[in-house]
Amino acid sequence: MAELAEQEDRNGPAEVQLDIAGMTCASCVHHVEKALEKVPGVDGADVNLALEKARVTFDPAVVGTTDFVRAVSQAGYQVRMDSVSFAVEGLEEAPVRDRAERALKAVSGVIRVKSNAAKGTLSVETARGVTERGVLLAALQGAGLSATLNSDDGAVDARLQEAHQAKVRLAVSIFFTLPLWAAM
Ligand code: 9UX
Repeated sequence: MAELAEQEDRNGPAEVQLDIAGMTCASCVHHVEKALEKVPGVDGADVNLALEKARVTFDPAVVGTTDFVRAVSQAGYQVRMDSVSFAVEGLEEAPVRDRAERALKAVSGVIRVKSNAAKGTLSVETARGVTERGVLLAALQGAGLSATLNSDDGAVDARLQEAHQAKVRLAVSIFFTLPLWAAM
């Protein structure tokens, strides 16, 4: 699924579906589409307000998910993320850390990788629905590292969810205030 979501085929266009938070009206859809289409290497963006999804077609030799996350955030919206953490053997050694971080950053949908040398853990933020944990684990193992999946970390997710809900509440309250206002 993750491999299909963002193909690493360097010879043709790729497509990725992102989870977008913060869109409350039809114009938001337009803003997000424009923001994505402005990014060099993007062929097209198709945003659905109800599903809160953006489907982006792009040239994987030129751009990737990290660029889309930045563009969406600069436009005032958020790409929903997932956070996952791994325990990696030998992570207290700098060369192991470098190797692990490089291996993970090469995986489609990976936005941020943070090592905790003292704890021997790596935390990875990925665009939601784009990268499967198994693929990340395989990337670490493929780089010759011994890694295991840690328990989930939902902190990032919760933060985004909160921001989104606050914006929806604001829009709803403005909407219900309008008739009162008109009456006055
Ligand atoms: Mo979106 Mo609509 O940021 O009035 S709420 S354009």
